[in-house]
Amino acid sequence: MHVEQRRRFRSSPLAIDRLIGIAIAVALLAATACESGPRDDTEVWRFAIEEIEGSVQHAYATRFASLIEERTHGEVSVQIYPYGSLGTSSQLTEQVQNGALQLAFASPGHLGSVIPEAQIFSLHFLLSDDEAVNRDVLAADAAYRHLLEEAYRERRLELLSIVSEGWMVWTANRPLRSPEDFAGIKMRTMVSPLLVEAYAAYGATPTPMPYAEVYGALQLGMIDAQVNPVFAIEEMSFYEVQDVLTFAHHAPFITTLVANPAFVAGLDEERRGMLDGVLAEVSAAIFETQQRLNDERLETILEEGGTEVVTLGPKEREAFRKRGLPVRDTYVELAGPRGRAILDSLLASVAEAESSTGS
Ligand code: 6CS
Repeated sequence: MHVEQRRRFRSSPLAIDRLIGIAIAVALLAATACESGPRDDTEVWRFAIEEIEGSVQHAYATRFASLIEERTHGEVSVQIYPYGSLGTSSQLTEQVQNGALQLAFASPGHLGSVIPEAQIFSLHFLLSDDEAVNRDVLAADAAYRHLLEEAYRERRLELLSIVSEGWMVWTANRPLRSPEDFAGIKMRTMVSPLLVEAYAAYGATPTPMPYAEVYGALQLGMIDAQVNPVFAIEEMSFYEVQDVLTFAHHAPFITTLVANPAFVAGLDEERRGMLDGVLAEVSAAIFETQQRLNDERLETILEEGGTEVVTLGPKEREAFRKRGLPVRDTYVELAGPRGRAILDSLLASVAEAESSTGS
């Protein structure tokens, strides 16, 4: 299945058209599956992920499904839809909003036009360069979290969890050691407007596009570079058409788990408590899973040969950090006063967590 999915994504830069085309058929199949499930009274929770099988989101969803099924003694069955089954990330978000899906991952990198405030996670050099600090900050019951929950709810999405999938890494056919190295680079980004600003600030030509189109676009030279965590660079085969991985530790890849608000509101107290317990457990465990997957996949890439790895030092990172500072003002312009409050709260949470761990 894993290999077949890779082939599907490699085969055509226009794969997304096919994805859209089959979306309705699959949705109908899902409805049929509900009717013909193992037990007539089994409740089905449809959970779509933005990544293929074997990914971090897939690890999260499978663990989530097995705990929910175990703790409801089979009364609930969680049906997982890997990327490619139901459409692009933006389409999955719409399907949660309209109730066709109960749950989905909605990465802020694709959410910017829907929830401008969520683009906080598209800013560079905002979180710590210590991954453990970021894990604690993302799990904390901080003001920024409540403000984000409010912003999501206003757009008909319940924010359930904020998850780091590991450091974003730049891939290109040359090292990207300074903002000057981005000159003339057509950089694929996810579709949030702030990401365009972030890479334009380095002098690149940002090119937003859905995930499924990236491999083909790299292969055909429509783009020169892209950015993703290592596990994704491996499983989507991007490293096969790129020569260099540059680690700037500019930002982790953050995703959010969202639910349909009516679905959550319809859970009784016991089920809601059970769901919260499962979310806390899976969200805590995914940190080590993403580290393991990212480490193992880097090994795989290096074993295959032909890929150079460049890790930026403090001075090189500082040049990027400075160049990106004005993008924080753009975030506030796009996200308004609530965005300003989210930015201030997140910065304070990071500073507090860093000082308590001595990072
Ligand atoms: O680059 C993207 O579009 C995607 N990257 C990851 C690692 N997950 C989902 C997202 O859509």
